[in-house]
Amino acid sequence: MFDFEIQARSGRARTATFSTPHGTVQTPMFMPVGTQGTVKGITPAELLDVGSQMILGNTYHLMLRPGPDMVAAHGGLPGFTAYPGPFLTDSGGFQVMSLGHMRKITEQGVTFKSHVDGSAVQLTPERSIAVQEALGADIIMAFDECPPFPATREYVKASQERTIRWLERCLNAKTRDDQALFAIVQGSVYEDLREQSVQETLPFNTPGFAIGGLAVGESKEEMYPMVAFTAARLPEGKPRYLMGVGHPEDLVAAIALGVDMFDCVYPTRTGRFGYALTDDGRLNLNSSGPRQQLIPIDPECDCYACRNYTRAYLAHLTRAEEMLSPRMLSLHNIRYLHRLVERARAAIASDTYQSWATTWAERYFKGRI
Ligand code: PRF
Ligand code: ZN
Repeated sequence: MFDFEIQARSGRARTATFSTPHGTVQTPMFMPVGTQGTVKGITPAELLDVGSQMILGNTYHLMLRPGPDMVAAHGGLPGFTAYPGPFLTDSGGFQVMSLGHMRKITEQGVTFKSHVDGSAVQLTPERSIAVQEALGADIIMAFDECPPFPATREYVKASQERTIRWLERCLNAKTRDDQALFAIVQGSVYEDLREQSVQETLPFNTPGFAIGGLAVGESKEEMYPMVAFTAARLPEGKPRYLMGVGHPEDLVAAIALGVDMFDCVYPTRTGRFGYALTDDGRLNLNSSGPRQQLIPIDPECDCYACRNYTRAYLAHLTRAEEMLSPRMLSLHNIRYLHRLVERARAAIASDTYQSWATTWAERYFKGRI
């Protein structure tokens, strides 16, 4: 279990299989986000149809509502959500910082005010692991702190050293052996702190490593070198997961740097706002152009929306605020990112990743439809 087998390499990019108790996945891989135990508006059958391999769930949200016991009463996330494949749960710290009110960080953990009922809640490494064991995902994440951007060197150093101590507590609290716990490297945009975080994280020898603390407001010129620096220092033979990324161009760039896993709300959120991802850039269904266009969003896409509907119809649904619009645009956008990583895997397998990526990026940035 949790075997990571590299099939092919192209430069620093690699394609591999990763086995979990709920199935074997192929990397590079994109995970849609199912924060509240649902990828907003999309059924499990539709997720399987568009090629989703693993779904992300959130400790923070599910702990507050409906509570870990209710999920456990269904046998964990697969039973609760009726999605039969592998899950990964995030540990909660990042969501507390981005959504919680009145948070206070101490050595013990994070105290915050619940966004559901206003009560005071404490989340510690031990509690995060207990909740993640009840949720039953195949991959669980260490309880970390993602510092805000920008943050001072002093703050980031103290924070990441605490994250290492929390990692040790997570590993001590863990009781199930059918879940893989991934460590998270922090360090914000400070190269020497990234180095320190990697060197202190590696000895724990976890079955996978995440790159955290990025895509939180810094520029791409700041983010990509940090991804390159961190990925190059992580073990070859284990999966590398870039948390909360992202946009199509970020996936293409980070795969070249040796990243294997991604998650982001982007495809579903931008779909709810009326945007569709294509190789020519992002199509705005609220703009006037698509209203007259009797072609699919993307003629090369095989999703339900592209097989059945014109841009004119989807633009009409979007303008009329019909709920089929956010559903179809989310479905298409998830399929777009899955097709993007499928094409990346094929390019790695034929050792043509760099030229494929360059050709893809030229069209994506020129298009701007
Ligand atoms: N830590 C955790 N989850 C995350 C992040 C992190 O640093 C990020 C940063 N982009 C997204 N999600 N635990
Ligand atoms: Zn489509």
